[in-house]
Amino acid sequence: MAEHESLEFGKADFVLMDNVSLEEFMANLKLRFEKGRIYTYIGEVVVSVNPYRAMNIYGRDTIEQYKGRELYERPPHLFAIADAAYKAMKRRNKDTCIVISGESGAGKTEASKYIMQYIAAITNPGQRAEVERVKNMLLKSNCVLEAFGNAKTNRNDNSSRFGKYMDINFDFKGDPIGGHINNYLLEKSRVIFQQEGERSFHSFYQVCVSVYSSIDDGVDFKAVADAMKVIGFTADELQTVYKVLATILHLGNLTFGVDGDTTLIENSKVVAVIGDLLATKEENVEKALLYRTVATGRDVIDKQHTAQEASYGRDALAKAMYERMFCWIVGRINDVIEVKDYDAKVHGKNTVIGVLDIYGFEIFQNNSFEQFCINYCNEKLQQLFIQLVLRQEQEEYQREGIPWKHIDFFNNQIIVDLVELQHKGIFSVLDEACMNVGKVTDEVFLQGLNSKLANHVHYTSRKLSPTDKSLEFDRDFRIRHYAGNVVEFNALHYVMWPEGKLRITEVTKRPLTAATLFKNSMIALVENLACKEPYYVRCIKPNDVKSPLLFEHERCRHQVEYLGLLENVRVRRAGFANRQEYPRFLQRYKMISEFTWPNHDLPSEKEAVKKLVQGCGFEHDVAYGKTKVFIRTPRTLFCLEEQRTEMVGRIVLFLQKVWRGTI
Ligand code: AD9
Ligand code: MG
Repeated sequence: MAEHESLEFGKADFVLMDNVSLEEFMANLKLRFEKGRIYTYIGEVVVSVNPYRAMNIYGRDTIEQYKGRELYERPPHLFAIADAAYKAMKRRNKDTCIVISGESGAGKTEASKYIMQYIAAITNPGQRAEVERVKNMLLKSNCVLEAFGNAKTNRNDNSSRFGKYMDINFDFKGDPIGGHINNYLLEKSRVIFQQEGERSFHSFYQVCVSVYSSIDDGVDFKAVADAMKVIGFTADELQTVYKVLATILHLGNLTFGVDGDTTLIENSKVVAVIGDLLATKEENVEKALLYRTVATGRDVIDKQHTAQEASYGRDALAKAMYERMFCWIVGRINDVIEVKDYDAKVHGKNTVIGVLDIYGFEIFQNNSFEQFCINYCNEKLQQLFIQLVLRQEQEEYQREGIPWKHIDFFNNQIIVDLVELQHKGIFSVLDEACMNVGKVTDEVFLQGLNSKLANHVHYTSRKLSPTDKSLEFDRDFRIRHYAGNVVEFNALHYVMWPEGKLRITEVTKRPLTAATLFKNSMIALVENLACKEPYYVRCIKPNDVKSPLLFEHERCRHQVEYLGLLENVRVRRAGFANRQEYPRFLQRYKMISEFTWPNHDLPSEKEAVKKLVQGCGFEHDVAYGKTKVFIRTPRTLFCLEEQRTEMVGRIVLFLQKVWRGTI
């Protein structure tokens, strides 16, 4: 229970609701939003509502109020969760992670930045220069990644178009000594196409310094260039980045035409500029754009593109260049921030806090491969949440023999399987389609899906949908996601060409497809998160017009539902705030009871804990499992901690007197 807040601001923890109902949940969320209380707990999960205005709650004074405090001692805040993750890491030597989820514009990236700022502010009390340097790099990397990976969309002026997971490494003192960034699936199609009202990545406007935009690109350009210099990009490297951006912009201006049988580039001056930028001859650029190399039997020949093929090729080149540049930038940042073997030896024990800021569900008019991957990623993260927070909790009570009322929640494993299962999942069918490049059409691919997935309750295609006869073409399929949304995906296989350096003359194994690469990266991410102690921030977007005043009930209700927040409250209420194995509990608190200090004569540690708890008067708030004691409310834990601190103080004083010989 968070303290220091009066009820006029609503309940600081949803666990304290009188009745657990959606109505009451929504009423509390709305009241708190209107009173400027944007954070609320569900136990240790932070629910955050985007305020869409500057809040005076992130300054140095606020940081001081949260530093080293327990979660329930202060009003709900991101800082409290950051502190909890930090303390768990430091005190118990645990790797922890903070998973931030929510839809586009809900406030994930802002939250991740505040969390990082907090961690930077509370560490390195000794002001070690090396640690300060690392902190500076970690913070500066945000600015660079946002310039190249974020864009203005209709939902968010600064929308992250890639997923980001950042590890921060700490030494035995708890100071940051390095980090590592993993990036996931940049939305590279944005380089060549944007929906109405949207923009490409910020970086393009920054190099052009467009004076008409609402975003101050000129100022950002300087900030990004400075940040890159601080991180260690050389002047040459910066120049190269600008040249790649300029090349991509010029590629966008190229047009193709035909003259008889010949395909040609209509604006050859642009080719000259591109040649200059890439430091290659004009004819090389031309050849690359107008021809492809094909192997026919033993021969390798150059075959001319049609004008349409040439434009596809131009677009593919632009996208690939941007994506590779982005990955190179991430790699360069990692080179600088990564903990080197040498450092690790010097610093000794090395623990990690991971921060995950990843794209939320996306449903557009046209949903392509990228939305498919993004939504699959959200299914995976929901699965992790279910496993870690909901299922594990229930299973532990059962294991420990604690009476437990089963809570029903929708397990989305079935949808995860639909996408990723070997041989039967959508990714597998896509991969098979890619093996037959050149022969497979969207229709054939969809038939493949239909034959394998026709009976799946979360899958339909137009052909299979009895209600939708409006469209002649059978080119889409639909997935019913756990969020309750039916998302219609355009057939995907043309974006699935294997990536990588396939030399046409080589007889080589096919490289993995983009889909398989993404699936593997998601499975690795989830495995990585699952072995850390997780903390959750669940972000809610209150309206679609970026208003600080508007709490759109229906909009928010939907998010509360699909984030599973009510189930989360139910599990939490049915459950216990804290649990500890008997020996551990006893060791920590034995000094507060005459029955257990300095030693007990009871038949078991469990009996000793019972005696201690009885003596303290917490009997009503505690349950005894087979191996652990379960404490229902955080308040009890808080009192135990207070008594312990007091007793430890007294014992230390006593010992000092003994040593000085005054006793
Ligand atoms: V996306 O999936 O990357 O499109 P996010 O990351 O969830 O999305 P973001 O953090 O970028 O959303 O927040 C969107 C905008 O909301 C920000 O640019 C701010 O203008 C606004 N925002 C979000 N959180 C806060 C906050 N704590 N205080 C003030 C905020 N404004
Ligand atoms: Mg974001």
